[in-house]
Amino acid sequence: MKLPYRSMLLFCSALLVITQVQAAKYKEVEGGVSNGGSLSGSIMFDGTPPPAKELNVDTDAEHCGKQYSENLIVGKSGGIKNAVVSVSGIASGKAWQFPANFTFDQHGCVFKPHVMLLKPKTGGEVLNSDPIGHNVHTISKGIFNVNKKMKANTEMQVKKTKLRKPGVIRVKCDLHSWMSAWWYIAESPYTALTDENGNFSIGDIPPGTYQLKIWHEKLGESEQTITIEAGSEAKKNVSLKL
Ligand SMILES: [Cu+2]
Repeated sequence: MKLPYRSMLLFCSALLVITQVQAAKYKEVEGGVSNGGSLSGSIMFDGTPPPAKELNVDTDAEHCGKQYSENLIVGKSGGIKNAVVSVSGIASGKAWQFPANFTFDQHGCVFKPHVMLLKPKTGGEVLNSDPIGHNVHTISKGIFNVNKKMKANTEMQVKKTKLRKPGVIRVKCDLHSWMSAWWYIAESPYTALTDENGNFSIGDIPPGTYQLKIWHEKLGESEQTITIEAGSEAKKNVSLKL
């Protein structure tokens, strides 16, 4: 009895892996999406936003100065910056119009940008523009985990084969506890990062009903159902609270 059960377990595991790999593969439709709809809106903070927290600068203070948390940035209009909005479950559609390469800097003891939205298989360079050393330490569930010291004014290349799966990568510096950033690898080009007013816009969406997913480093993940009609311009504002 033992063998068939184990075989079945192995088969199911293999199937699960195959399904996950397939789900990650997005296909660009030749000629683009002809009858797509668009979705735009704002991710808003519900309530009075707390002031940016001053962080404990306990190392290299003479160079790093005062530092404030960037884990919740709310604009004057109440919009939340750096939320990732995605229309999920679209297997094929428009071409990716994401940058081919990225530049991620360590400048003034801050990672820049704080949240970086990428398509899978994007390569780029990590810079240290500071006159002091830093440490790039990435933490992810099997995407790209690196822990590398970077001396003053140096750079490190990240090959595009390293960032091949969608998901979230946290970046920290082990020398400066306050330094924090996120790399978000999108599942499809139907993904956007909100601007300083919390606005986003996603175009050429094939008509259909989807889950609209929102990720924010501090406010977590949420989702809701949206319907996109052919040739229409849908609006959606979403409020998030602490
Ligand atoms: Cu550092």
